[in-house]
Amino acid sequence: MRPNKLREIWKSGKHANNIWLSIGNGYCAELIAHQGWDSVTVDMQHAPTDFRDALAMLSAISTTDCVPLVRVPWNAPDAVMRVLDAGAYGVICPMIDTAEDARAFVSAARYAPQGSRSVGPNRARLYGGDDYIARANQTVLTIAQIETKMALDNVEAIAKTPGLDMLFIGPSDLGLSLGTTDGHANPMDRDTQAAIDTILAAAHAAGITAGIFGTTADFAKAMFAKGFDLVTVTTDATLLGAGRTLVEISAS
Ligand code: 3PY
Ligand code: MG
Repeated sequence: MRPNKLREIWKSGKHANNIWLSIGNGYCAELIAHQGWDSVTVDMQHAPTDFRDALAMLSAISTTDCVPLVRVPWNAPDAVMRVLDAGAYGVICPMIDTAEDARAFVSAARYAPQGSRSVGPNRARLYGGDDYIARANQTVLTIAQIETKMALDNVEAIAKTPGLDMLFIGPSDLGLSLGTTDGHANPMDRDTQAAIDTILAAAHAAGITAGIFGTTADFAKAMFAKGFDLVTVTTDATLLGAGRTLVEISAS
């Protein structure tokens, strides 16, 4: 089976970068994947990306060695199984609040005996290889988003979930839930940072990786410096938004 490059990067002691795809288009995904990122995330929670869009994006990304992750809309087993069958090499699940949520998520992503994933890896076998079913449990990544006060309160139990690979912080929801920000994507205030530190420490204490979303280079640098294993540096829409600066400097 095609190895998961993210696992190899972490095994060699390095961190990995990620970019978020929120435009929902195959050509855009291909352009971004060719830029040299370690991994990309196809967002199906907040982006206007339906399953057919995601499939086209995954095909486009696989013209490169960029690792394709997909964020599903919610913790629903059918959503998790479908994106894995379409060739996602990792699933990010939003709003994991309890160890029970985490167990249900991991079960949907793992074949028996570890979980309850149903067999039908149509495009996944093309992307991963003929031995996909035998090796998928050790290869694809299960990534739980920690982004509420309840999740923070339960973070140590969530981190110990068997088969879970990463705690991934959603800073906007986390700050809003804690009442420390108004939903800021790159929060540097003391209280949100303290929560971020707690989640990072819980992941590493449990022997799993830690990731975080952000949209600016400065935030990403600060998060890599803390020791995060995966940082979403920016999004396709943010990159496109840079056009605004060009208008400003060239305005008559
Ligand atoms: C958040 O910041 O809440 C996220 O889910 C990142 O996309
Ligand atoms: Mg969120």
